[in-house]
Amino acid sequence: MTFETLILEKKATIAVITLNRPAVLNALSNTLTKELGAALQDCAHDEAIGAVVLTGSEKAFAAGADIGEMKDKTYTEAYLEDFITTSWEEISKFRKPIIAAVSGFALGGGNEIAMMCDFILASDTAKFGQPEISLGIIPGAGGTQRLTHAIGKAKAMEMILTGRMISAEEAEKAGLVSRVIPAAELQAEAEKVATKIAGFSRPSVLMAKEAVNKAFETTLAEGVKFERRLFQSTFATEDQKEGMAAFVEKRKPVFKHR
Ligand code: DAK
Repeated sequence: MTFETLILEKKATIAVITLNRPAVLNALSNTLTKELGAALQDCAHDEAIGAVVLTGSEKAFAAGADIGEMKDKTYTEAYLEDFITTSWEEISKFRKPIIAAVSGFALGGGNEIAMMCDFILASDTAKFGQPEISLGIIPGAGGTQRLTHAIGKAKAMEMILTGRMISAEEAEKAGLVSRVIPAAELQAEAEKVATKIAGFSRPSVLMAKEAVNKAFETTLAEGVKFERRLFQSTFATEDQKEGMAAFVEKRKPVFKHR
């Protein structure tokens, strides 16, 4: 599939989606968010793909929603078209693992998209921020919620009320990113991690993702019950038999995603 604002590459068991509007630091236009939704749909339906890496350029993962495109929008237009919300939700609804590989700026909607992914690997040049307040608006794609869950109220409130950007190092300390990697190694490392995940039993990978996400939606007791049911159901898969037989026979398992 070819797109105007991004590149979708398939590499054996993984897909790499590269946001590609370099002239505007990958500002998230309506076309880009729709194309991102379509690229993810393609990956969702492609049985060969077990995990996705979402990335941008060295200078910017994405510097936020496209301000030029948004600036004259009226409230009525924003409301009637449910302003870009539908295509943005494709990322958080995506069932396969998706890793954000962030270099340079991840601002506003850019940070929100990164946070919709399952985890963020950051280069040492990455900068994260929610600068909407300086434009006379507030975050609109989950920033006030996901950032607060990720790094706690004090830091999220400061970032959202002041627009202050944080470095990769500060983001890692705060728990926004899982790891910081030298810029030159980020893409290779993200693809290596995605390939590793794609090699595990897909039903188990999807269940593990679903169970971790449940922790954000429910009580501890309900979450633990949900996890237990999913755990028990893994014993209905061929991959559980293969994984455990391989361990006992001291060989590598061959998962069939069944
Ligand atoms: N939109 C459009 N163009 C942008 C842009 C953006 N967000 N960010 C950068 N650009 C363009 C610049 O205008 C410039 O274009 P030219 O002047 O060359 O034509 C080019 O990219 C290079 O940028 P700079 O010259 O500014 O580069 P610098 O290195 O000096 O500065 C910067 C980099 C990232 C600090 C700066 O560009 C900047 O502050 N950018 C804006 C960051 C920002 O405020 N982002 C938040 C946007 S608000 C919603 C979902 C989400 C959202 C809303 C609703 N719904 C679901 C309802 C999200 C809102 C936002 O993200």
